[in-house]
Amino acid sequence: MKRALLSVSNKQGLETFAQGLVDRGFEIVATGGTEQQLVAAGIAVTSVATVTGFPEMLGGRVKTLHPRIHAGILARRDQLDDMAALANAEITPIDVVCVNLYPFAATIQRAGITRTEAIEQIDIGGPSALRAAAKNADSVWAVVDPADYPKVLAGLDQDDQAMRRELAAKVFRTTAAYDAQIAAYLTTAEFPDTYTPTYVKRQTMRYGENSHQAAAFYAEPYPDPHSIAAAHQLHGKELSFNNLKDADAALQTINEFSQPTVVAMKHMNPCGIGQGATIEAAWDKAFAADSTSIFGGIIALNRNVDLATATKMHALFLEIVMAPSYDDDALAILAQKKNLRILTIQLADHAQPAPRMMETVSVSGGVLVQEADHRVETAADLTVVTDLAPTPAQVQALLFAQIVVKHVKSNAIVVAKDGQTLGIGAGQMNRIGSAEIALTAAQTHSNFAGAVLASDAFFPMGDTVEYAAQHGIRAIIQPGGSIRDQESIDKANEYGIAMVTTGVRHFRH
Ligand code: 93A
Repeated sequence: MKRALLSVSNKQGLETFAQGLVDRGFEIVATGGTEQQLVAAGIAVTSVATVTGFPEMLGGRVKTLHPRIHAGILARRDQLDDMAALANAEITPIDVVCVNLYPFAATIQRAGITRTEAIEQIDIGGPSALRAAAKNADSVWAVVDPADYPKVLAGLDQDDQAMRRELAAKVFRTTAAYDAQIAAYLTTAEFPDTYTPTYVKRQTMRYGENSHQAAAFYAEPYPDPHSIAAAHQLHGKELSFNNLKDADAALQTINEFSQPTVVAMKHMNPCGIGQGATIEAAWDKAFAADSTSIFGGIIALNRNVDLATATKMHALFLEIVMAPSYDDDALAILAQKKNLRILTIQLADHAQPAPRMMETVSVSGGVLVQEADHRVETAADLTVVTDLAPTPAQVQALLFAQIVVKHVKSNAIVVAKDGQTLGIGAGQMNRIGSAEIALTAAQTHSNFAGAVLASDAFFPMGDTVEYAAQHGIRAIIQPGGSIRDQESIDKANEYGIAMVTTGVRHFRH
């Protein structure tokens, strides 16, 4: 009689799978909890203890770790010596190993878990049995995922060798991720000395950045609730590769603001950001900021979406709308667009310190990992470097522009006024190029007079300040720190501009 070893923590689908094995002539061997559940379902089971001649020991720490189990799995079926050794020791081969592991990652997520409790959830025997089966995949079925049970039963009928090899690879992917989670939990050294990224595959995408590029989304097993991986999709087409990147950029930007704000994102850059007394007023300003670029945009709002705001958004072609919540009638009108992706997001709690999130950027042959740029400047961080100091209203506008400029690709220049971006210059290879783009756009606005300008990095020379002054800018915020800072300060004084420095650069390459 063929033998199958069943030892599962996640007991979903267990009875049906076991019955399928029994129907195919297998004897079921199981560990304690698994056995109990099968017996309760009326399925005949041989306990592991009967096979090994040992009771489960050390409170369950040793159950399947025994030559009578492992030799039965590992014996090469085509090697006479191996098979003779089994026969001599009266060990029955095990052809199916169905194991899923102690839920370590879920355990450490629970509040108040002690180190001892966590350690007890490190599965030793389960991975060992799985790895043994996967190593011997030419003959043995290694089944780690309950979702695979129906497929495996069908594969058994066909003696499907290719499927066994696929399952073996899945086992090693699973145990590798499992060990990475344990390693991350036990690691006490501070970043950047150690970092153990662990991701699980979430979604195979239709394509990547372009239609000829294959792509998939891998997420952390328990992503931070404020992350894009934890966002919940209510409606619309599946998020694409580019959607996820843009949605993440929009989420990170909206998370900077406390008062009602709307962020419109395009191709990883904000194209319009507006703040108002209500979310509808904020939408009006974000839309008016650049009513051309918002077409096909990604919209993040930091308040409940009401009908009035939804109706205005509905009038446009948008890719994504994301907000903490929606009124029923607002959601209904947005959902009239079949493809519009509508997400709920959990916003940052500004009363709490920002969670320490890591950013990973791929380079050929590796990844770069850094802490996300959570730094936000306040009025206390500003040093007035010109003869003229900014007015309180200008300080407010400067700090708003400073938050925005952090989320714009370098070289970044943002022109803003009264909680609204008027012009955004992104991603140019020289700073004055970004200033030209931002100011050309800003000057088309009727409310431009008195606008301020933010720069993500210092001015290497005086030309950008001169250009800004000649185009109506009244106040500037920048990090400072160039060896030619004085040139920029002189230009500002010459044109009667107020300039403040922050000492903090916010590159976003
Ligand atoms: O503590 S263990 O690492 N020692 C073992 O020998 C062993 N063998 C299987 N845990 C072991 N298992 C795990 O027990 C399996 O991976 C499975 O998650 C669990 C099933 O136990 P039960 O059938 O008693 O619910």
